[in-house]
Amino acid sequence: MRLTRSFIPTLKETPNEARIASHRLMLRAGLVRQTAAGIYAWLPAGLRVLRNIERIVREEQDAAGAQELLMPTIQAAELWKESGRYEDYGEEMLRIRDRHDRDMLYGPTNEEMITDLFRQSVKSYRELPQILYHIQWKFRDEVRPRFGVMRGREFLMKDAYSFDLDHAGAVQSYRKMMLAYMRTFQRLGLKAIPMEADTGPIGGDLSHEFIILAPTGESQVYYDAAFEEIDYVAGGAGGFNHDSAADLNRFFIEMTTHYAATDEKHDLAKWAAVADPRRREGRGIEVGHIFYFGTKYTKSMNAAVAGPDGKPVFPEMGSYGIGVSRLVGAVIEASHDEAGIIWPDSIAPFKAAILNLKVGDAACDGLCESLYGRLQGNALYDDRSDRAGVKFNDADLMGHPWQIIVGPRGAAAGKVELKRRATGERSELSLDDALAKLAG
Ligand code: 5CA
Repeated sequence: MRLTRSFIPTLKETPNEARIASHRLMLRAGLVRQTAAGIYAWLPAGLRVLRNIERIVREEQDAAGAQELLMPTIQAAELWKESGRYEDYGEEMLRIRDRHDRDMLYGPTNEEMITDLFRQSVKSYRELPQILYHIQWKFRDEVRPRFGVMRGREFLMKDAYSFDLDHAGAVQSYRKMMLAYMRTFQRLGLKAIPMEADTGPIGGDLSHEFIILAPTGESQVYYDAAFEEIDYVAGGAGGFNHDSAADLNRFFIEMTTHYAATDEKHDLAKWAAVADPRRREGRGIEVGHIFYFGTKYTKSMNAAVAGPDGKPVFPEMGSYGIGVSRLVGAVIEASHDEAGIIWPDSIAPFKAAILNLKVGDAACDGLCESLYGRLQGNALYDDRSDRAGVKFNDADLMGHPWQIIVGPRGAAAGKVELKRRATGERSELSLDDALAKLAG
């Protein structure tokens, strides 16, 4: 994209309403704009990040054997009356009435709807297990929407739902999803730690939240550094395979033996047993949450299947959420400096910015055009006639992993300067070498 033709409205000033780094930087870098309290429009650069996160989330869900579908945002109240949650959910639920006076709602989550879809079609234990997911907008009328997309009212969630014949199967699905989560967060450049959690309005008796450290987190958390040393993505021996029960077992033991707890569940005696240099503590942001709740919905909504002996069985369920839009803010909280965002390569809106320091200079223009063509949509070309300082500041603010700086002296010799945003490291290279380094 050429910056002169793009809709990336960066701001020099820090907007007053933004109290945390990610919110400030998302507004300043032109990623989002608020359209109503807790409701945001995603501008082109922000949408590219959101889509990149979605892609990684989707790849890992698919790899774990979950199947994607897409349920609507608007739901009929009847389903929620069946499960008993219509009254329980309270003021967080946005209730709507249609022209025929039917009670509808904007979905805050989808346990009821997926259970309804399941019971319409699945009649036999032979069709189990199933894990279904979608990536869809949710609405929760939070009392205090704040911190930008981190606690919005409308937000994008990946929510998956598992159906198994029995408890053992459900535990297997739970572990599979947990592994998919650790892989997802690692690929997003985050160190997320699973911590035992309360189940709240979703229900059930087994639950983990996935928390990353950031100074602006909403709760105090404590964990053993052992979690940070595990490579969840690596294959081969020592790696974890979703389809191996032994691997899932070994993985779950790893996840539950090292110490990790939020404030509410913190155990001073156990914490004291963690060696001092291995202790990590700080504020935490919840980026995902998984639940096992057995037959809570299949029973209340009468979603039985025929079991192996022909008798009806209520499948055991779990649900698994990732805050896709919250992750954009969470990644920025975990990865920024005073100058701006530092995007991990995996989700950056553009891999590189091309900074033309002298627009109108034939050598600079020629080199930049050639780079821009060869980077095929992965670069943002700063072709504005602004001062170099303005371009450097904007590129640092927007956080592209690489900056390719093209000045008249270097360009005359066929050279560009390549800067790595994360380290500040710079090198002077030929165009081909710069592109090779970017590709590597
Ligand atoms: N049905 C379950 C799992 S599918 C569920 O709704 N879980 S949840 O309530 O914990 O939400 C899942 C994830 O959505 C959270 O971990 C969080 O990352 C994200 N999330 C929840 N509320 C908000 C919000 N108001 N703004 C942004 N993200 C949110």
